[in-house]
Amino acid sequence: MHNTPSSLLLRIGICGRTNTGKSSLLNLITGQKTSITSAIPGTTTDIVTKRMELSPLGPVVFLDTAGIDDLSQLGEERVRRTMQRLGTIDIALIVLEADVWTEFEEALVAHCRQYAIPMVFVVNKCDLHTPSSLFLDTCKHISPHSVCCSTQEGDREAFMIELKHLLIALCPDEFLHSPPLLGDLLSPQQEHPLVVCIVPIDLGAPKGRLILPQVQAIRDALDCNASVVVVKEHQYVHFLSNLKCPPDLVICDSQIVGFMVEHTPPEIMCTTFSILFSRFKGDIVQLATGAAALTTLRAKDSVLIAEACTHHPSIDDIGRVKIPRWIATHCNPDIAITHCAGCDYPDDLSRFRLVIHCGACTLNRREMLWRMEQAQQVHVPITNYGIAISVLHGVLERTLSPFPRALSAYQQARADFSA
Ligand SMILES: Nc1nc2c(ncn2[C@@H]2O[C@H](COP(=O)(O)OP(=O)(O)OP(=O)(O)O)[C@@H](O)[C@H]2O)c(=O)[nH]1
Ligand SMILES: [Mg+2]
Repeated sequence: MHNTPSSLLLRIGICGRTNTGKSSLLNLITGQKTSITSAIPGTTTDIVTKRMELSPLGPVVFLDTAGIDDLSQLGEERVRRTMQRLGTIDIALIVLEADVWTEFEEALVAHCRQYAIPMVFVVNKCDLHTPSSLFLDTCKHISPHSVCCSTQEGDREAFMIELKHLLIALCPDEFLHSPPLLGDLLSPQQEHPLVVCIVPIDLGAPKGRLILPQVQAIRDALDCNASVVVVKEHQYVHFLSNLKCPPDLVICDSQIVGFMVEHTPPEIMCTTFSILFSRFKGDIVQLATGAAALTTLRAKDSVLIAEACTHHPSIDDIGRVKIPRWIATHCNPDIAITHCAGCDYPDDLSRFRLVIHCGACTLNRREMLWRMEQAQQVHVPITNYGIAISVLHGVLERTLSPFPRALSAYQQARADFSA
């Protein structure tokens, strides 16, 4: 987090009148006494910044500002500085007291509108005063995003869940930009990189085309000036043995991951399309950590297999047939499997021991991160098809080796489970 240049951090400003509880809010969010608070208005004078890792958004920075209603001579300068800094934020948390709306709130709203900064109203001190529905409706009219809280007596966990939901929804797109699909795995020193894709054309393959993750991987490799060869698994060994130089990267469909690992010399980097997507659409470290739960499944445990798109399952469907079969063979034959597809992703995941999500090629990153967050909120491990299939075939250490952070998170999680 500390290595991230500050220009790349999501900047969240906490603003409002003096004494509304801005600093107390920052302390609630960080779970620490980050900012000094007191009953005396004007406690915060200089802006307090606090960096924080806010999963699944990544590193963010909060700015606790001075109250904008400080009309003393020094106060004027503070207000000027606060307003200046508020022009640089990505999201504003405007802290209000229930049923109090003044010219200062008006000024903040006008400022946010001027700079097109999304606003969240945080109605604080609800332990002292419950906001009227008229007040809440008025707030909603200005910005649909508001949350009621008490920084003193509120439930931090519940508040953080609500806040994260709002931040994911309001966060500008560039902060959710996907990491590269595969380009960074190819060495910049290699002038003519070669990527080999092993694509089984079986009954499950759609007629007349490749599937989206394969197409995107090929396109990304071409964008990185790599040559790409696509082979069926039957041609792979012959093709590899005839190459003058080894390929820089081999990618296969997860279903044949055991075959790829068996026939690819250890010095050649190899992974699966779905593992590439676990990083591209989600958080590969969290998904790798979640996969460790597969090694601890016991009879009667419930596992959710979640698909992003609705499709008619084939007789050997990966999510409906193959993964359940591999779980029964390699984990326990008595695991209760539930499936969901499309927007049927359950709101409450707490009854599951593990969620195995598809590669999410039809979801945007925001949606996938939110699904992961829903699992994390109830402490349910989540992984994706590619990582799970590699675990079930005993080859994850190989296919995750291009991503050392994810690999060590997986190994750590396994060690934690067995401790
Ligand atoms: N009862 C109650 N008191 C609160 C709450 N939040 C903050 N306070 C109190 O309100 C006072 C002001 O809190 P601060 O967090 O210092 O407020 P601030 O907005 O940062 O104030 P300035 O820095 O002066 O602008 C303190 O006495 C807090 O203990 C709350 O949710 N409930
Ligand atoms: Mg303060």
